[in-house]
Amino acid sequence: MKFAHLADTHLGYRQYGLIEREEDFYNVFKDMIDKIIIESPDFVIHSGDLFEFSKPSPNALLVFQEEFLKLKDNGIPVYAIAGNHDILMRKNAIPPQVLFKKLGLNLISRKNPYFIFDDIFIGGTPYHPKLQVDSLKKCLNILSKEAENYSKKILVIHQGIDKYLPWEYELELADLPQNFDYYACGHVHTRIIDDFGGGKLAYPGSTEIWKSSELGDYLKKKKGFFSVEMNDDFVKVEAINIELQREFITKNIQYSDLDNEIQDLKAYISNLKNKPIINLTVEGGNFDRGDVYEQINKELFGFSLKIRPVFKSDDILNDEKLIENLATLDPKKLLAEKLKVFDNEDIVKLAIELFNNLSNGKLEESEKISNKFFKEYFEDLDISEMGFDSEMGFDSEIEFDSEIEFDTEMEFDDFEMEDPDLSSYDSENKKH
Ligand SMILES: [Mn+2]
Repeated sequence: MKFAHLADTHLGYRQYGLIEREEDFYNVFKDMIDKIIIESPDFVIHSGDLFEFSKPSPNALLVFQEEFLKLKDNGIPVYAIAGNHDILMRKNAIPPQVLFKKLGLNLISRKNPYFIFDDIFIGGTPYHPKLQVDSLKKCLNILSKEAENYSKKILVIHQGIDKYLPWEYELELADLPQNFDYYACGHVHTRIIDDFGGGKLAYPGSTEIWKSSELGDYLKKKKGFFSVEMNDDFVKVEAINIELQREFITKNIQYSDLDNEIQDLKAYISNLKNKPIINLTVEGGNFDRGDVYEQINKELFGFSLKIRPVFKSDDILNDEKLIENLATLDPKKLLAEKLKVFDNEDIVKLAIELFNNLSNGKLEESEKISNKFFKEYFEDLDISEMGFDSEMGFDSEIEFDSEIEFDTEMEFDDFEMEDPDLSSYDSENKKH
């Protein structure tokens, strides 16, 4: 017996607001269904986040309808649960998967927590947020008992588990019942195959690069679905890769090599089937971001779908090193390091005293300290010499460092969110 396991297809997601990226997600899904039909499994399991939104666009719905009907025409049943993206977190809300029940989709829900295929138990539960973890654990216990008498048991969930998503999980590994042969998980976007209980626990991962943070895992493990073979003796999970539509190019360029690197990149891109997404970091040297941005755009704009530049000139790199070198991120040490340029202990002392007092809301004390410092350093000076303009106040001569920027890490196009998540209509801030 063989089945295909997929998850996190996020149909309808328009990354960077680009229609091409929405199409990429559709195309990879279509390729996947074609490949599944060639593999000819007994059934398909989808572990949630079928759609990007709980109210998918007609385009997203249509893509799923067509692909679902292809599977149906080939006699391949589909079992599915709703993920956090499919569910509007409101009482009695229904996920879009419901629309396909009458076409034959086997939707695992609270009302229908399991199906039986031959003698195989396929049970599960839709996504539960952390607040409902007690109810989730109850569901899992009930499913574990219901599954008892079947020869093979599959549990379908869409949750974060501490072992795989340590900063944002609902379940600890120990919360899972032990008696299933295959744990068909969704939610984590990287590809994971693990041993658990007497069986296998697997996250097939997202089918496209939904967030650029998934790039590392994609380069190592690719994307696609799992083909699972299950018989009396073993469960075997095989990763089937689906080629993505376009490349994500990540490159660090030294500013001094900028011209050459850009030409190399151009030559490389011209051989690609589709325009890539380019994550470009320009570092080293002292340069004007605006100029470099313009140069990159001028040379590469027509050759790429999206360029995401980050600029790290020497100033910024030095600040980063400074932060790295300090064992702990002590703001006072940072202040002292940063103020070394003045070569004046009193200035460091002033900054730290002000930091201490202002952090504690002691405004009067801070004012006293400032005045004292001012008196000691400037009172005896001729006011015209120290750049104190009678009308304008401080002029530019006395500014300590007009170059200090606070947005050193900002991307040039940072007014655009990295992955705009329109699902903020929903009550939850969705991350997977
Ligand atoms: Mn997801």
